Amino acid sequence: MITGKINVVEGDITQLSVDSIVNAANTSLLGGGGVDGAIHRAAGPGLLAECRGLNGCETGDAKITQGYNLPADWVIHTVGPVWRDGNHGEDALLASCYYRSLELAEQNNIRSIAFPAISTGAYRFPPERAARIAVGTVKQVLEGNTTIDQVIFVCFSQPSYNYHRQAVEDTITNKG
Ligand code: AR6
Repeated sequence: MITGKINVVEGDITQLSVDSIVNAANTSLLGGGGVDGAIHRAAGPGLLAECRGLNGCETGDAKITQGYNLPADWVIHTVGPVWRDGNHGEDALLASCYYRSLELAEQNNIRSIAFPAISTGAYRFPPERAARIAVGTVKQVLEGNTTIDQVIFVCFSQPSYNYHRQAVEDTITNKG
């Protein structure tokens, strides 16, 4: 049963005491607004210094750093697609963000991971569609042979929370 491994909460991801939090970054990995800005502010300058050595990140890929002043031990930085019209590989690139983040977590023996709603802010991905992709991808990974035992979707608004709850209900709770 993977139901017990997935949680949806409304809140600020920078406050979470989990092994790892995911950052919705841009390809430079050098900070920005939204959740990226909040994570860098809370983590302190050590995070930016480490990010400078990573040489950026491709859309759909992920890279890992320490968490510095955050309660989380690790930050997994991923770059979501900018939404255009849905015909430019956006869905697959968004799924890849979740998949690669989970893969990096496994490689680092991370057991708990918290995700923001990647691409649904500045990058304008439709939030309900994004929530279904997020939950579907996490489900696939958790059903496989994985060391990850807790995935938390951290939503920054009530509608986002509702989309994720609904996606979990439709994709997991009612379908096993
Ligand atoms: N905790 C959890 N979720 C948050 C927080 C927070 N503290 N702050 C915002 N969100 P966005 P993107 C939500 O714009 O769309 C940055 O400038 C927010 O409400 O942060 O992937 C990067 O540098 C939304 O639901 O990321 C890139 O340039 C979600 O996080 C660009 O924005 C994602 O919104 C990436 O855009």
